[in-house]
Amino acid sequence: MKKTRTLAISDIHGCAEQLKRLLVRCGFDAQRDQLVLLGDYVDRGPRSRQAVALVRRLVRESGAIALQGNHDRRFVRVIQGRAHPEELRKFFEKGGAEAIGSYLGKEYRSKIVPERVDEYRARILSCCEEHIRFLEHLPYYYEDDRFIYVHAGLNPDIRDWRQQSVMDYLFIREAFYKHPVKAGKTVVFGHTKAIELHDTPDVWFGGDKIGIDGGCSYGYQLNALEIVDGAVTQVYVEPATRASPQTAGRSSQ
Ligand SMILES: [Mn+2]
Repeated sequence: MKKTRTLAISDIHGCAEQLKRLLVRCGFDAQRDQLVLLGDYVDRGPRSRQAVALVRRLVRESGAIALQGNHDRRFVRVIQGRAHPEELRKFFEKGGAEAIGSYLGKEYRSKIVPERVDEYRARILSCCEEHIRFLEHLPYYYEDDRFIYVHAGLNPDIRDWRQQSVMDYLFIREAFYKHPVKAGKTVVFGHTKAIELHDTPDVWFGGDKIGIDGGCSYGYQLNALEIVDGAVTQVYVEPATRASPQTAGRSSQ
């Protein structure tokens, strides 16, 4: 059966609960919907392990497309012991400890230190090597008739964007979003938070590109872009935190 609706979601960053709720909010139906996840499943948020497990299941059982993000790549390289000192430093600077804590469990959480990374690597490889292999082999882009989906963006200086470097796919920022790409299709991307593009975490529509990273792990939101018949029809928004419980009925004292 041909899928009639596409849903694109990016930068989950350990926000596994919000992803689950967002899929319910969209009425996600694997028979009808092509889910496209734009990468960065790990780091920063509290549940990287659960996020990767859920994404793997969506790929396996629901035909979802999951792209690789720069955080996924770095996590793989750190856990496989292939990260350069500079990458290792950035990993711990940008939320890597939260990912390790999520994989190792309660007794480790909040006491992750860079000096013990080899011990963490060994433990994660022994419990969860399949997760690492899954993240390692994710593709860098997906496209349909009207849209190109990518984690960070496309380099406008490369005549055939498919020839661009892995670093462009995963890391590019201003050189992409400040310039027309002329790829003949609209580019749907994450990586750069929408709030940095237009002062709100809502989806950014910028001519030949659409930025969907709602900054969930920073306390903003997770966005789902809905596409039907080659056109954006709707955006679903899952807040990072649920509205605080009603205080009505409490004594005003
Ligand atoms: Mn990213």
